[in-house]
Amino acid sequence: MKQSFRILSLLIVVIFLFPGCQKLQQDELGDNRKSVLIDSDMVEAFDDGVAFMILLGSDDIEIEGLTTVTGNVWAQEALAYGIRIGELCGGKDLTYIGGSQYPMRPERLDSFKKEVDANPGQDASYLGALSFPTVNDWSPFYEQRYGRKPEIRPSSEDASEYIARQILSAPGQLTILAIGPCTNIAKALVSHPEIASETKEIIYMGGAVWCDGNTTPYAEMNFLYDPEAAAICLRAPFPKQTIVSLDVCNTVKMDRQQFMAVYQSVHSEELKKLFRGNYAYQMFEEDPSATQYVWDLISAAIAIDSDIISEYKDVRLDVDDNPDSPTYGKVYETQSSSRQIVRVPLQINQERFWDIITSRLSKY
Ligand SMILES: [Ca+2]
Repeated sequence: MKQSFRILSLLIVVIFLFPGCQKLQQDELGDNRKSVLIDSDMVEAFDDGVAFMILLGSDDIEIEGLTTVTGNVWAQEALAYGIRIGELCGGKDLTYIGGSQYPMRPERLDSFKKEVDANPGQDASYLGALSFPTVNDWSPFYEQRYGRKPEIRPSSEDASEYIARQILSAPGQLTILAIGPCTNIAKALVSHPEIASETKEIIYMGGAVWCDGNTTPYAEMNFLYDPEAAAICLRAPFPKQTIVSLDVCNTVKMDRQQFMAVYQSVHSEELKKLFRGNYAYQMFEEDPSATQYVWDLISAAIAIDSDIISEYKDVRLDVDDNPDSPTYGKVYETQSSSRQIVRVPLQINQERFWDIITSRLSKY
């Protein structure tokens, strides 16, 4: 007993005198969890919402926080969905922040609508948040949608300041999962350019490098929504960048059987209710032969296990950020050495991918 007490006292003195030992102790305990900060235009279920659920259900992922951005839905609406999912999936202690309501150039949304209208035949007239009434405050939206009071209160910190602070508080440790327009992250880079090199890696869902866009013939929705932000991010010297572009997203089409396997892997009736309220469930009810892309799920699965990427190219990329250009918002390959090398997955192991989704969801 006395001997144990002496050893313990010695250990406390050593840790006190050499703070670096605390980190060593942590590493020796085998804490290999990956720290991930999610920045998302959170759709309630497919696809951001399910991406958030599987990350929350991954024992080897430590989610630092969720910041939201306008894209598919309004940033404050995204915050309400994220908070509800956090409540249902064990994420009550995370930081939640409603981020940028508008792109880097506020007038961008006017031209976005014109570009989509001028390109019928792509994903029709899909305008994301612009298709729906503006949501300026998450709280009344949450109470109306869910008929209850929220258990989580979001932080009032500015989303881009929070992103920068988190990166700088753990240099080289944080993975950013950017599954919406890049506005919050680009703002963080403008205010704190030093954060790029201090980030472990960034994984985006965005862009269409060697294939057609889905919103205009050239551009994909996330990057087209805020091309200036996408350009700022892709040009920043992150040690590792991966874009989950339409080039790989187009290779994974979820059919009704796969969707039902995902839906049935969830036990929680409250979560099942979110799935049933989502467009994907309704689409498969109406048309059993339909298929659905799962963009953000691929990005989240790569954050969990990058070994699911079975084919990729590492190339220098840039984004056309000239508002007067006919290919505004397009991401393209360049030989310019001033641009960063980015990993573009082309194929994933789909069996392992679906297993990641269903195994995580089966915990709920
Ligand atoms: Ca998204």
